[in-house]
Amino acid sequence: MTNVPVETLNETQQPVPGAPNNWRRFFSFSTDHKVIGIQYIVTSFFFFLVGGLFAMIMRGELITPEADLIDRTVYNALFTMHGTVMLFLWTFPVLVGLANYLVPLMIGARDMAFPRLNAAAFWMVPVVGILLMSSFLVPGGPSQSGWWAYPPNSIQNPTGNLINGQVLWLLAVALSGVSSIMGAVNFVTTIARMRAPGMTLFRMPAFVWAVLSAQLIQLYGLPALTAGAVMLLFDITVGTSFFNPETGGNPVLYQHFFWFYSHPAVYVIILPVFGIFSEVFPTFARKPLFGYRVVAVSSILITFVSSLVWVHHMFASYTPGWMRILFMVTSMCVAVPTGVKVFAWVATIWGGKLRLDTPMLFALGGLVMFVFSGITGIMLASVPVDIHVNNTYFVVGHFHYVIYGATVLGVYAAIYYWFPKMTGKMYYEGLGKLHFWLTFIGANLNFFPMHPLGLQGMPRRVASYDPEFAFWNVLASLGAFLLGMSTLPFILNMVSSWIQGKPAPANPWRAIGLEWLVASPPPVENFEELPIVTAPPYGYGSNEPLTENLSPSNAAN
Ligand code: HEM
Ligand SMILES: [Cu+2]
Repeated sequence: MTNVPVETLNETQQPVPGAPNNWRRFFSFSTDHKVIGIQYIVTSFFFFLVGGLFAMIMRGELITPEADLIDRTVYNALFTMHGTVMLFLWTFPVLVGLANYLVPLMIGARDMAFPRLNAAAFWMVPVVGILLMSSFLVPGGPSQSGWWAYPPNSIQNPTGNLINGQVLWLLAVALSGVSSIMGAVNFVTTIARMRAPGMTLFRMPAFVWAVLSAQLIQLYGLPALTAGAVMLLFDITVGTSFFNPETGGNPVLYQHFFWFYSHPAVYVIILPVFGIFSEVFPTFARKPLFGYRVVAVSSILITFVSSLVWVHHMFASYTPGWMRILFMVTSMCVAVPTGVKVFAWVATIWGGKLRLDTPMLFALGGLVMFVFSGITGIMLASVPVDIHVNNTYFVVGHFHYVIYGATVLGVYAAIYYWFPKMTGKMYYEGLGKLHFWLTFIGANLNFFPMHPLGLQGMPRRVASYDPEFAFWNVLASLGAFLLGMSTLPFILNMVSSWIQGKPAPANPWRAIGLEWLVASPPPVENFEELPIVTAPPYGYGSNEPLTENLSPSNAAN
């Protein structure tokens, strides 16, 4: 393993004059995709802390078997808000933010196809946040029916008020759906129409393929979720009976609406993370992405296959036997294109000259946790196992490995990797590594114990439990507090390096890709002259230049 210190790299690449460095623009209605990208990332990180705070209170409650810290209704409200905030206000927006920042640069475009639509979609996110948070102020408090909002639970309205936590929740989710559909239209159009000359489909970085695939899911799936939320809203407010069993509605129908989107939604989350892995591994192993075309096409395959598996969330909801078998088989099929990617990354790293800088550590840690979640995922796709562990902590353990292990770690990898590009400053490597180890140890300590707990039968969504479950719960809570603390070096690192970090060169990692050919931070219009692309991505070790007209600033290798 060789560590090439940043100081030995070309330092002459200073931000070009005219590069935007006025912080006030981050608080304004900007149509620059780079500003909007950072607005998304910073806003969603704020909500990550809010969702994390709820998680800390829950784990504080669960450190002892008794319900002694908060009462049960508060616990119910907290897991509902935690899940909702983490998904709709952190994971989706942070990944959209990264994609917003990177996709136009990576395909050689000056901006997104519809810059105003882009800004409008972003500004809905804080509104969604305000709607959700305001539910703490209405009588009865926030929704308590979990982020699934299954009827008949969600239809109950003990306070009798028209404006209640559940109604605010549904409005927030519907608005978030509208915002994401607007974003999806924009991404798909941008990738289809705005590529630089020579940027053929098979010259697009794997990250762009991943974003395209994820956003196609948004287009076909979100209308179902949004329609389901609006129909439920009607059931509650004006007394229609789509889902209300008391008036002849069908609650299981809601589950179909919900999971038809919410299963594929996990790929909206994980595909961009796969894309991040596919960028980070080649750079830090100094090798081309193994099987690039197969990795690219497997993203699109996942988009299709994942639309055929939603009933695996409903194995225990009166699903007939033949349907269970059908959806068990389709669910397992998703493992094929996913496994192909994992093999490709391992082959990329294999025998490479690994540089273990912070982005690489996070990507490796994320990959390890993802592989673990893949194994428990196959277990859950098997009907007999699922019937046994349905609604236990096993499920909670599985999805936190995906959503914390792979996704949060992958997002951190991306933030460190592109931080020099976005801010024109280098972050502090020591703090980055400290952050990694606290996160990796904390996440495993927090989420591994949930698997034995689930197998032993501890139900999820409970504020108290049988004392026989105490041991693993104490470990999980300690892990959670470690995770909470792990964000401190991160915040410190980001804030202090942005303000006073060392100036970053255009290409600190000697990476290959159009975004590394422009200054850090990139000028307003990204490229003075649009690049003419002449080669596929990931040409590590080859002398073929990526473009005909832009000289690689310092990618001499
Ligand atoms: C410090 C990190 C975290 C801790 C300690 C934590 C802990 C918890 C706990 C205790 C629950 C309740 C389980 C139950 O009663 O069923 C939960 C549920 C959940 N968490 Fe997390 N979590 C963390 C991070 C995340 C992240 C990053 C995400 C998503 C990006 C996430 C998504 C969810 C979801 C969707 C639920 C289900 C909520 C529901 O049942 O409606 N969590 N988490
Ligand atoms: Cu699923």
